[in-house]
Amino acid sequence: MTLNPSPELTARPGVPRLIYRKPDVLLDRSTHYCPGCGHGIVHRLLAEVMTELDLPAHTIAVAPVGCAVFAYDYLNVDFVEAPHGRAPAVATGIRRVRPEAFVLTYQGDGDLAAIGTAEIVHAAARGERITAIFVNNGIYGMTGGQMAPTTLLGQKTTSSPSGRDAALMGYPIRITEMLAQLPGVTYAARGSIADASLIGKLKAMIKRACLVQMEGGGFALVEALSNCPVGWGMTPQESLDHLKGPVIEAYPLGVIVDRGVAAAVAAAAPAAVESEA
Ligand SMILES: Cc1ncc(C[n+]2csc(CCOP(=O)(O)OP(=O)(O)O)c2C)c(N)n1
Ligand code: SF4
Ligand SMILES: [Mg+2]
Repeated sequence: MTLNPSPELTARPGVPRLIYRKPDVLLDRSTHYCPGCGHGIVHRLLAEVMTELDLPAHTIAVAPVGCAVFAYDYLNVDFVEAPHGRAPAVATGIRRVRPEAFVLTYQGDGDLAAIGTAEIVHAAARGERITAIFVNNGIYGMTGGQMAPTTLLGQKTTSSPSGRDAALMGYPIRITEMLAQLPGVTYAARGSIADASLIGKLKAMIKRACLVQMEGGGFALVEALSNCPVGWGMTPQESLDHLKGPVIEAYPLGVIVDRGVAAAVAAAAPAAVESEA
């Protein structure tokens, strides 16, 4: 079979060859994110995946508090803003009234793993058919760099200036592993924006989490280990090096559970009733 490539992608003498174009769903806006922040990379991956799966027109996304509160300014899909960790509860409502919609949540670690712990746990336990994107940068970035449940032991933040001490402040929570134990969770994975190769793997995880929902599976969660150069008191490069070192060591990357869509569909089906003789 002869492939017929797009004329724009075809090399012509003297004409620059287009090898990549940003998806239209990613709007032309100046970013409010700090230089080197990982949120923009996750937005871009979402835009690429949604475009590849033809989702933008069917999507209702839910934005968090935190630095990603303005996600709706960058992604050209319908959005609802759900402050204070309630994105999974709002997404549940959307799912119930709009069963045909593609429902997406986007939350940071303060929003998902601290302020809204109850909502994420129970949405996962119910096996809500939503795709949850969880950007873990180990800190409350927006509000000035306070400690989050995900902050590493020893990490200095504005509310743990001497470093996180387990005796005083408890241990970091691997919330994706916790949620993955719940049978309602069809897919749970952790990737990272730490380098180009990992960004490609993270994109594959996001795509899988979207496909799970499209194919009728249950709750699908992707944790994106990210950086907060400002909150961490590092340059962007130092923050990426830190991410690739101690952060990934504390939060191992990979698919934590993939129960398969068929199991979720079977579990959701009403029990067969034997007809009376
Ligand atoms: C119940 C409640 N407590 C505290 C706040 C203040 N607040 C707004 S955003 C935020 C931190 C968000 O951090 P995170 O979700 O990790 O997002 P990041 O900015 O790091 O991406 C906090 C504490 C709030 N809005 N509501
Ligand atoms: S404070 Fe941190 S998370 Fe927020 S935009 Fe800046 S670098 Fe990103
Ligand atoms: Mg954070």
